[in-house]
Amino acid sequence: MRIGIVCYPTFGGSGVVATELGKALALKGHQVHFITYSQPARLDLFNENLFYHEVYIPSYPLFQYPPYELALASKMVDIVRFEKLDVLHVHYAIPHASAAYMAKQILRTKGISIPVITTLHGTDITLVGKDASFEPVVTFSINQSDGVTAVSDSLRAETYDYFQIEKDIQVIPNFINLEKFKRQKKEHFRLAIGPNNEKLLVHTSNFRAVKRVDDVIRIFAKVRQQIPSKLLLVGDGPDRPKMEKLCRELGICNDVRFLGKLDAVEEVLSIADLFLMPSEKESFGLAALEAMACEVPVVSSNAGGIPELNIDGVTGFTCPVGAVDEMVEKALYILDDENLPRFKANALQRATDFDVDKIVPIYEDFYQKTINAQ
Ligand code: GMT
Repeated sequence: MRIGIVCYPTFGGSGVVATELGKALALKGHQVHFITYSQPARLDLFNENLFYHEVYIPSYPLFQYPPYELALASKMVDIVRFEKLDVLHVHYAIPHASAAYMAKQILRTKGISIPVITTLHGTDITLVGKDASFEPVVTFSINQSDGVTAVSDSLRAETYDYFQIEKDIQVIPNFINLEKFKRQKKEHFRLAIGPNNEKLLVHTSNFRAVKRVDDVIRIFAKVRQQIPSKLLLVGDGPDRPKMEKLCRELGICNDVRFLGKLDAVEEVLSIADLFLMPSEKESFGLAALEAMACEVPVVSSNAGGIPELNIDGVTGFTCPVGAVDEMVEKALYILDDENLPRFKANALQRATDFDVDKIVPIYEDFYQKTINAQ
């Protein structure tokens, strides 16, 4: 197939999933065209089947807000025509699904029919999409998509709850490349961070309020009172200065490392004993899956789709949002040397359910079914 993929090119989960999907499809012989405003962060593969088309937005003094959606729609029209695409797969509803709708209508006037598939990732529904500023457009463009997928049962249910959706939404969970995300021997790295055999706790996120990074820090501060441990924080975002301040207030700066955005997060996960994800909302929790693939158990909230991934009492524990003391108790239980090996093994076992080789064929079938229905 000739597939167009539209996504956010950043480190965010939806962009990562879209990019990894495109790479996997290209390796299977499909021709994949990324259409976005900059090179996707993880598009690190050179393959004859992979193409990247940049959306250029001309500047003009009148444009207080550059009309990205229009430039994107025009680029989609151009690429679908020139590259003779079979399907357009847009990740994240806003504004990709509505831009795809416009592109589809324009192409129709030129006698070209292109099926559009929209994948819902989470915040496009649970946070931003529900806002009255976007809701009518989100509802419309989901209903106008030829195929709709969501990354968890929870997100599917929430989409039906909050929007007037007439379309069937198929759940296709996120996936992981187990060749890349696997526990690597990084003993020297572990010794450098925790020379006295401290337990290593890790959190990865975009440091937005929804991630509750303050809970991560408070959990760690209490775990640290019980057992020697260190906290590694990967990623960056608006809450980072507040979190640095909180570490100072709690007097734990020496045991917390802010590592910023990393390309090879699997190297940090390879030395971790526990992953913390206390999010307020989380449609799937890709960062937790990456940890699990590296044999790291997870203490998380029970928000959204997380319990579909992190099996309570097996791969870690899920607790109510904000239940810091309960998360501390569960973290200490897992970090006990009697329990840790079991949780690590279970985390890896669960991650294999989301192996890229199992999930990508589901997308291929979905593309084919959607194309055939045209
Ligand atoms: O979590 C974020 O803030 C980033 C966001 C995104 O759109 O990139 O992530 C969402 O999509 C990921 C990939 O499907 C999911 O793993 C995340 O759970 C989801 N985030 C939320 O629902 C908050």
